[in-house]
Amino acid sequence: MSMKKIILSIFLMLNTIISAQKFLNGNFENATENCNINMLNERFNASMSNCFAFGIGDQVDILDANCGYGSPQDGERYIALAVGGDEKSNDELSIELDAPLKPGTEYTLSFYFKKDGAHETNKLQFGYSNTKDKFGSLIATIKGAKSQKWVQVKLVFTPKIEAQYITVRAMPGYNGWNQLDNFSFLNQVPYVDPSGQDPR
Ligand SMILES: [Ca+2]
Ligand SMILES: [Ca+2]
Repeated sequence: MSMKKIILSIFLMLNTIISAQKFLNGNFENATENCNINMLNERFNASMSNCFAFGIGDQVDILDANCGYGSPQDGERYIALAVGGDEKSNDELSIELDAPLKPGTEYTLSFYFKKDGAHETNKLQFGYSNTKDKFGSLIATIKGAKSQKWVQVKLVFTPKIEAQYITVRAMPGYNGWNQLDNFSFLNQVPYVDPSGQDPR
């Protein structure tokens, strides 16, 4: 490999690493309250930095190890989203990134979820949005957590627009509750063309 190609490869690798977006508070650690069940959106938003609850359910929870629902997957806090007893009113949340997602770039979203033994779980939808109070474009619909232990989920997607927020919502249909923690983007593997011909 020529020096020029080596330098190009290093540049592409650095560019990929530098351009990877980060969640500003995807681990839900930067908050002023602990163990607070069924918070009004206004109160949750005042407590939890860089997150914005906007669902009509109006009852997102901040949980910790002393709450009686188990330990966080990481750090000291996690959150939970529900659909209320009317089977319609759901929790929705946007989580802010440090920079907008780039259209046409592939991302792998990672997070962990689990269920409580006494509650069913709802299907969950994930999206990307350029406004904090709108769900935006759908990434995936997945089944609710089945395990009472934390399970990692990875969702691969390519946004079509610049988006500053990842969004999550519990899908209406019946009463249920999912616990969530530690949202991140997994490191993208730098593309290095073995032939040295592809300059992307
Ligand atoms: Ca956490
Ligand atoms: Ca709740």
